[in-house]
Amino acid sequence: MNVQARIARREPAIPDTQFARDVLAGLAARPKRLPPKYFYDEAGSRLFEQITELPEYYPTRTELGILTARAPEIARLLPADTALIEFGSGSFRKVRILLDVAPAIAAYVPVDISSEMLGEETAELRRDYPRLAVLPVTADFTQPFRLPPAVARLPHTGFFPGSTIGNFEPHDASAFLRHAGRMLGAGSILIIGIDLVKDTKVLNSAYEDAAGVTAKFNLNLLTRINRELEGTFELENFSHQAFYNTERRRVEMHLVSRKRLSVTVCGRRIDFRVGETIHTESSYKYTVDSFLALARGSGWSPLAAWSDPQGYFSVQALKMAR
Ligand code: AVJ
Repeated sequence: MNVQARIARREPAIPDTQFARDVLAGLAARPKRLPPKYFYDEAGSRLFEQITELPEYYPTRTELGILTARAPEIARLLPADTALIEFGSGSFRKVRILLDVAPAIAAYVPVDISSEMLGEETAELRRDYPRLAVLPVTADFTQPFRLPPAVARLPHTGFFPGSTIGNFEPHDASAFLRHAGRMLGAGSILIIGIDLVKDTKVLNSAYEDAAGVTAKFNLNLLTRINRELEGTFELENFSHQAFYNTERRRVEMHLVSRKRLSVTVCGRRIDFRVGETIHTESSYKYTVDSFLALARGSGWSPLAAWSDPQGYFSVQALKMAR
């Protein structure tokens, strides 16, 4: 629609943000979907931290266990004076395990979409590691971004824990690994956390916790749309749903409309049928082999891999060809 027609219909212009464009496109699509990266506003980042403490949510604690046990081995793989670049740094909890044993790390570049969290965590890390150069970058790491010039001459190491790569569709996961390889450079190392395929009951309860924290995390996306995009979602009309899709090897999260209703977002009307869902997240699970096939196909070679005794999670070290 052109500008005149829009003014005539008193339809407000779409705010010029990626969030507004992505939300309107996702809610206009069939089936409806929203990108999971928008979970992480300030409230969402806090809720995710609560999820990591839940008894049912095994990934964080399992990965922390692997990193703690293997940190010295990981540290030995890193080149001297490396800049460690973390994609989606969140609470900085995992990098501290590496920093404690890896004097080779000269600079740390946390990249995160949540600027509030990034600022707070950077201040604390600088206090705790006064000799480390901490150079935060507020960015959506799924899009190209610039590394701080101060690390241009240092060898780069990538750090991508948390199985965040599971949020990408397989094709996007491969594109991300390629893009990371180009950005980190030839000969660089990537330390990446992968959540492994496992018993469906374990997966379902990790995303459908008894305390309802994951439900709050999922619904917070609607609160954010209400606040930032003049949305009119009534949260009581939507329920959280999560299940493991065996064929596609992914946990899917949805928000299900409890009744037939309409909402507006940025002045646009969106209709829901009873039981219609918004697909808000996919969390892909890999086997060690399926992940290595993806990594090899994206230019990376396996260097080392570590797992927990139950085989729930894998931390992989990859190397980019020279
Ligand atoms: C941050 C993407 C790894 O998929 O397990 C946790 C996000 N969603 N509970 C995951 C999440 C619901 C999490 N990642």
